[in-house]
Amino acid sequence: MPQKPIVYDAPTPERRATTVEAIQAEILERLIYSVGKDPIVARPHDWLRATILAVRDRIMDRWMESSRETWRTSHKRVYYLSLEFLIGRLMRDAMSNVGLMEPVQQALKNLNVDLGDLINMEPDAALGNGGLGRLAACFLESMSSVGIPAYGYGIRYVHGLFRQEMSEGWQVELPEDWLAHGNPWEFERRESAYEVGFGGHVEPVTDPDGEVRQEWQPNEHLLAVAYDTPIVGWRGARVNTLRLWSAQPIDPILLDKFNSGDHIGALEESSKAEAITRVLYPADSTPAGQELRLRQEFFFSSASLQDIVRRHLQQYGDLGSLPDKVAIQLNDTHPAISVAELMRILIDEHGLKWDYAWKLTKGTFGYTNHTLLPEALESWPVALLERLLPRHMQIVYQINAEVLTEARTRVGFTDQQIAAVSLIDENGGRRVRMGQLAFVGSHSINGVSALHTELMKQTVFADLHKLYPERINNKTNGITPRRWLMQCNPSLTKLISERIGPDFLDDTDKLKGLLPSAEDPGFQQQFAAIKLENKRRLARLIKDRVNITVSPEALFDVQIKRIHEYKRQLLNVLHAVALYDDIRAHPEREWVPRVKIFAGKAAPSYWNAKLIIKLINDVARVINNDPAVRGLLKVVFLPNYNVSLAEIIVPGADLSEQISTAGMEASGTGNMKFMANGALTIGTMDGANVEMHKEVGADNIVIFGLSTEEVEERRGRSEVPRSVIDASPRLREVLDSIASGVFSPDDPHRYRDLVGGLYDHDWFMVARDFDAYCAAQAKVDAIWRDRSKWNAIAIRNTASVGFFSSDRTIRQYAADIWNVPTA
Ligand code: 26V
Repeated sequence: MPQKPIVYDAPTPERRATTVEAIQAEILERLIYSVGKDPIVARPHDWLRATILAVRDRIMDRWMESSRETWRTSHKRVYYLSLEFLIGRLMRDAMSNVGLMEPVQQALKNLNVDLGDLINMEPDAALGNGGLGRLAACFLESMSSVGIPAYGYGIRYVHGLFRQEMSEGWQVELPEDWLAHGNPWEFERRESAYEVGFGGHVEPVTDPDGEVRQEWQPNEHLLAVAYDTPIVGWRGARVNTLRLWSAQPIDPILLDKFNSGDHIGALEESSKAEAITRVLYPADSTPAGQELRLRQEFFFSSASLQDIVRRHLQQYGDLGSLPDKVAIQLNDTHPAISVAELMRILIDEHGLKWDYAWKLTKGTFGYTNHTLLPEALESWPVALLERLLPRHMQIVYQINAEVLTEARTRVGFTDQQIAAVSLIDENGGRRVRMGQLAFVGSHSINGVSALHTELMKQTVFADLHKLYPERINNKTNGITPRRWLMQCNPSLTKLISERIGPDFLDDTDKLKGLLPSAEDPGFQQQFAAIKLENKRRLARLIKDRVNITVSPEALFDVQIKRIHEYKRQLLNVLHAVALYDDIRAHPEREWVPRVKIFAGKAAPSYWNAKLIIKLINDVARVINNDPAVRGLLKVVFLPNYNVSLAEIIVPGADLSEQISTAGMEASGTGNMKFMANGALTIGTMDGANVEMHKEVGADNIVIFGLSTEEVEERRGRSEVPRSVIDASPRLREVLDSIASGVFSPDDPHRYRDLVGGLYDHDWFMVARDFDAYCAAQAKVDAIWRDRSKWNAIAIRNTASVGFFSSDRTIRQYAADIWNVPTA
């Protein structure tokens, strides 16, 4: 049946009233008719569901209008392809962005329900590991806020990042179940389903006009079904779509197989299909070598590209305008196979010539790199790609041949340089380098901080940069100020509004207006009172979760992020032990009371990271229970770190630990969240810390440690770390006590190898930076003692955070990479 063309002429009307009465009536209506519960027996989860449905209704008209507008105006669309979206809870975000917080709160109150309780009950959508996934979530919100027609494309994992529990101080991983109560935010779109193939072979076919085409005939097929979630921009500016794919068997009950008596076979096939979108890989540093991971990557890349091309053709009818109307951003290399998939679609399915297809492909893709860690740079065995994606492998070879020819003829590369830019790594088994593929298939490649961008040019992509010097650019990360200031810290937001007016809500650069207030004692008092309130709330949470009593008057020293050796939680624990020794050795001194707070997950297979968690807990147990410490030092590890926990910890932090080995943290975004909420940063000259230092000024941040160049130089030198340790009596004492089992009497050798690593190679410069770190911490103490100075610094941090809004980052992507207008 021919489809009737859709005419998107008129704007959608607003159909839902937002008065308290209307909302109250609808929550009840939803409870009874959608959830199917009598209000007198409704459970909190039922109220949550009913409330989300009522809120969602107030977004629908804008959502549809946003989409209609793009069809009407023919504006370019941006597609953000990411294997991770760490969006956290959605209800408060949505309500706050469309200005519904107060009426919904009142409506629920009239129904005897507390909005805060419901907010805390919503499960976190934890479809990501860490920074890369959270950045994707902040970007989606900012794209809606600055008015860019955009889609996020990813995977609807049935199980997000594992739930972390502690068993005698060890991390235990448990499955996460965010969909257990259903997900009222999502819409299943069965009509938007695509077939995705794997395996099989490639066959040359001769068209009637004599042209020979390659045709991929996969021997495995499954279905990608779309689930859409609305992403509301600030003040409801736009509502964009997060489209997550779920894998299903093409024939859900495999009736033929089942009827033929092969019941088990039918079930196996069906669960094999579903396995693809069952779990998120809980790794954020080492490529999971598993075939399943590659299947996930191709599955969501292929479904997304089919969807993008379908929509484009529906609106514009030809593929030549692809780069003018479509921008696809690859969030790291996880979707890099998209480059080959788009080429396949253009050439094999739409008959375009290679050169033309290649031009369109490069014009459409942009690639963001998020890490330089060699172990995190993805590559896949050629043999695996040949088996799973034979046609894509051919395309990769052809792309490679052209790039290498260009490198030889245009720039005269040496064999060594040729090997460096080749898409095929010939060392140790032939592998396809996904970073190289993403690079050559994109017109823009960006780093996520100024330093990281420079290092990209000097290291991983040095030779590709010589070949294509105009491609690498910097887009320093940002965070959405809606979630990370306005929603997580409403009291501070109110105080700022009273002081400088509400303009900063729409333009974070306006926060600069707070600078003159930094020296105002009255304002300092108000600022500090809010911090204290947030610390009280955090102290209650600590008591609740781990039964440790901490004083809100103490300095809250916080390190929350994935546990990784390069992030150096170990350095922080060593400082805790040093302080512990000092306090006991010098009870007569006036110590600044401190609470060291840690949270973060370790990849399940990352032994040292898990051991560091155990060490934190071992050290905590000893210090927290030693009467000689007199409560002057407490160490806390909060389990199950996630977005919602961060929203409580960040506003209650005094000190933000950003202490990675210089050159190893691509950017960091936690650092920006703390800065927004008035914490002082102790950090190395790494990632975005460098730019924070510039924005806030050297007097308002505590920087220590080796620089990137010094780290490089030390690694090159055959220096024995033992001599460094021997030269620092304090460090030796700390390491001796840990290695000899002072904190692990049940297993005295538990930390012998961990400490041994510092003596042996100290790859992460923990020993080399220890003294500088302790000196920096002493400086922090000195500032804390002068509370007025501390408060002034805290205020200056909030005032200087404007640059780190993800609205700024997204505007830069829009102008320099995507070529789309912003509001
Ligand atoms: C690699 C792999 C390899 C395969 C298994 C799953 C997996 C998952 C993630 C990664 C790469 C992680 C890269 C990452 O998260 N980078 C972080 O990106 C942040 C946003 O740009 C940045 O602020 C952090 O500094 C950077 O570590």
